[in-house]
Amino acid sequence: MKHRLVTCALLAVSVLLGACSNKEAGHQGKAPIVVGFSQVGAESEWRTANTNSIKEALGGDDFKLKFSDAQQKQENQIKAIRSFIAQRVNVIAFSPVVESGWEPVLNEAKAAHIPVVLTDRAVKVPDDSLYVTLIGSDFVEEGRRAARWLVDDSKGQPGPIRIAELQGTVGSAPAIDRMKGFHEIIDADPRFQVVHSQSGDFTRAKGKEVMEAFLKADRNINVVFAHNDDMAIGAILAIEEAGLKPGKDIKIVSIDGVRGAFEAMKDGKLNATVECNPLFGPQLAQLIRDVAAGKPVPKRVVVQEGVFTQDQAAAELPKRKY
Ligand code: GZL
Repeated sequence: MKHRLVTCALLAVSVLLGACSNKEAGHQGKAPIVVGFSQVGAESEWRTANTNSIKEALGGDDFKLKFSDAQQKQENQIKAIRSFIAQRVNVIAFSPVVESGWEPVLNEAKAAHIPVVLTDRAVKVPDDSLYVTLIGSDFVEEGRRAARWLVDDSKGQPGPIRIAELQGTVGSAPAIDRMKGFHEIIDADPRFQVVHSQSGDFTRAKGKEVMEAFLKADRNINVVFAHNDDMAIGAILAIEEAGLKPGKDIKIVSIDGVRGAFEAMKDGKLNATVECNPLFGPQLAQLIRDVAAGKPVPKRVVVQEGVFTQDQAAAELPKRKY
């Protein structure tokens, strides 16, 4: 009798332990993939939408997400990646705030046999085996699209067409590549002159501050090209405070396609925005599943996006997901 009681008790305990490990194991009895993610910060509407998309996609029971906000500082990202290595996560993913300075910490991740997935922005490293894949937009094409809109909008207009450029974070892939793509197109037309160009660090506050300084020095600005909508919205405030009409006295083209840009276009204060889609969380989650399973993944996954102008804003606004 006693023997039978002990057997039943052992059986009950093993069933309990099994259930508990299955629960801990997460999805379909497999252990959750532990992901260390270092995000640039919370500097713009785009970034907030990107963070929400990633947290939602990696919030299922097949992932255990360790999320870090670097407040736009590279040293904080490096610290976070080192911490993920120390915690022996399964996969490290991050959006590099700037292109350079990553080789040492990526070599540490490689030595720890932890695969690294780049999201949103690229890194400049001599050895691209230091990361498995990059999922993000084609920023050069985004810059070309902004310039093509300007060329089209300026048809028949005599030069000079004087442009003030609000650059993104200095040294970041989107700032470098958007400028490159924009110049690839406008440099072919002598009417266009970039007369001011300075970083607004992708924020509304800094974008407003830099535009105020531009206007203080020079009221003869025809166009603003902003590397993101948040800086464009800051510039709109500066232009209004200077007694000018944004979207009319000064045409404005920017990049991201966030809700604030559609509202500004609906109000006639922004002329065009080039979409930069932040909602790639689900694609990232699948990439991480494949990487964790040792499956081959493409070295580069480009996010698809379009261009939106003032006349489309009212109809598009209700459909926007970010
Ligand atoms: C682009 C992303 C940029 C956005 C900005 O993919 O890295 O950073 O354009 C954000 O809004 O701050």
